[in-house]
Amino acid sequence: MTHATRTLFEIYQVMFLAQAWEQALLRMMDENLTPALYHPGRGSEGTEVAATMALERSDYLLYDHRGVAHIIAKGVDLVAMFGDFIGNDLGTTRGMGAGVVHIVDPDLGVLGQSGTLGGSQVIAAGAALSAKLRHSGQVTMCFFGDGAANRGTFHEAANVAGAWKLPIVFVIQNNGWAVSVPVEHSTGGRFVDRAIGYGMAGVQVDGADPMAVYEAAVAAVARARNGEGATIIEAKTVRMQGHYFGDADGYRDKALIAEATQSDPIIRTRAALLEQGALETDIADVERAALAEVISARDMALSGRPPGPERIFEDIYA
Ligand SMILES: Cc1ncc(C[n+]2csc(CCOP(=O)(O)OP(=O)(O)O)c2C)c(N)n1
Ligand SMILES: [Mg+2]
Repeated sequence: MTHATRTLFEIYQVMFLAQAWEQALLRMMDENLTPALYHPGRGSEGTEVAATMALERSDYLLYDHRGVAHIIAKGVDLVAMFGDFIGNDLGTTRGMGAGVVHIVDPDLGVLGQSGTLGGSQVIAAGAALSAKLRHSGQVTMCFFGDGAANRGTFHEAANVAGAWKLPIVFVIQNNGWAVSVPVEHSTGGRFVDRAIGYGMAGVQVDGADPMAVYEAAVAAVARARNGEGATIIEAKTVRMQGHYFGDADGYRDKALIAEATQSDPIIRTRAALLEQGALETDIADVERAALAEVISARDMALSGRPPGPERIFEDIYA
């Protein structure tokens, strides 16, 4: 099945929904309604939403810890996502994962992330190999940051992806920082250039330009699905807030952050839509609808119940 072409308006709708969901989550953390462990995704939405929207429902997604926009773009239920953060029976893990969250939805191909950074890279290679051996036509997309790109697991996964022409797309979100370590300190060359060494295709995109990301992802997904092999997409993004919720972010130059914030994908996309002739009233309508959807999902999720002691042996296989 070929993928329908997404419009910038549709991508904006999901980006706005994702940031509205995140704002609601952060308010819940402020109110002690959920454990406060979260890495805000403001600045990453353009990459996460646009790349994920190039996937089919049955394709695999291994998301990263930066925000949730990719998970929302893959279609995971908003109530279930809140339920996972609260740790109640409405979550995708039905209450087994609050605090360190691992949202999963096998029906949507959402295989989780890896709390140990880099673990998802090799799991993604395994998922892609399984799809290849089963001739299922599924593509695997794996997100990670500039810091995680420097783990040994990346090189293992990239090697088999190139050697075996696995149907996989590695999306490196290069936001220039791994907590307080600038990418210039951790990395010599360009991430995109690694593709050559491993026998993959490589493309570098402006992560705040969702159409550029979308077009790169559609091409990479098509290559993967046609048996032509793996791709690295290096998206330049900005981390608009601290590393985690509560991080005072004192190690970054405030002037540079303010400048980087000019690359807010949501503000840029809204302006681009208006420039292309979209009506302010139509944009405001989808924003209002997104806010209402998020609030109703939050209220519903808060009515869930924590898992009882009878479930302590669930999911234990040894
Ligand atoms: C193996 C491992 N080392 C360290 C950590 C702690 N940690 C969590 S996020 C993070 C920074 C990751 O930076 P990057 O991959 O660039 O992603 P970003 O946070 O910038 O989105 C670190 C060091 C971890 N989770 N796993
Ligand atoms: Mg980073």
